[in-house]
Amino acid sequence: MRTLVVMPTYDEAENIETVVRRVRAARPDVDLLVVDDASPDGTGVLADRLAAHDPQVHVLHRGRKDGLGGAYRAGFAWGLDRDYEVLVEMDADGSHLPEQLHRLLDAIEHGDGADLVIGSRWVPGGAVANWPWYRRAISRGGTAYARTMLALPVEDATAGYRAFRASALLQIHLELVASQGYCFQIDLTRRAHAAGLRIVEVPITFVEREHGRSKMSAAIVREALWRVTTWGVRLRLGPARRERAVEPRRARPLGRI
Ligand SMILES: Nc1nc2c(ncn2[C@@H]2O[C@H](COP(=O)(O)OP(=O)(O)OP(=O)(O)O)[C@@H](O)[C@H]2O)c(=O)[nH]1
Ligand SMILES: [Mg+2]
Repeated sequence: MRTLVVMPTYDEAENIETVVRRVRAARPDVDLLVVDDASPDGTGVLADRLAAHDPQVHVLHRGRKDGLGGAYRAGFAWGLDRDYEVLVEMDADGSHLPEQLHRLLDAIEHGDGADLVIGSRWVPGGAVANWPWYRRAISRGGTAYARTMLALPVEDATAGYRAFRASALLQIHLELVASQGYCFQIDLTRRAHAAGLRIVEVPITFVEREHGRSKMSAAIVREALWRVTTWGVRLRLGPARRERAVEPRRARPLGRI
């Protein structure tokens, strides 16, 4: 299946070349789109240089830092316009091992064929490497809260290593997703679940970044808490409101994301 890895970057100059090389080596059949938000450290320039030497590497430049959610919406729209059948989310900081990409793609291409595959840290066989106890606690606590509030049938609701069938992205009305930070991941999970899509988790090893700085912030955690709580309350207020919590009243064309 025609597959595109979408990789958002902000100040990943120390990582971008290595990770692109690893993706290309691990899965030479897969194309890659770097979505860079005018990184001050020149990540976009490095990405352009890689793209100039490899027709399977592309770069989408955005004018300013506008969050992970916005970068993925733009990258997915780019891939859907070009008829990719599978779209993958992968961080540029080395946390998502390109060498494990085949696990996600196999779950879409073989067996019963998932609509959404989540590379999960918290299923048997999954792991995190080099995380201090408080990062584990935030991740596990965040997933537990989202699972309970939104009745999600997944062990790792905030995971950012994922593969979507293009048809699944079209079904979950990506153009209406407003979440910006890592809450974007929870938002897509709840929409996929509400749409009755087949979600499969495969174990992955998440490795803490070695170079560069994390963009995780208190604002990102606050956004996730606020949105998950609001969705959870709406879910409990009854079927009519539940529909409204996930279903758009009016769809806009993807081009206007
Ligand atoms: N284009 C774009 N990319 C972003 C933005 N914020 C983060 N990223 C990228 O998204 C990916 C994940 O961001 P990280 O900073 O690693 O955040 P995280 O993985 O949630 O946090 P850590 O686990 O601490 O690394 C990385 O490839 C970042 O460069 C943004 O505003 N725009
Ligand atoms: Mg990271």
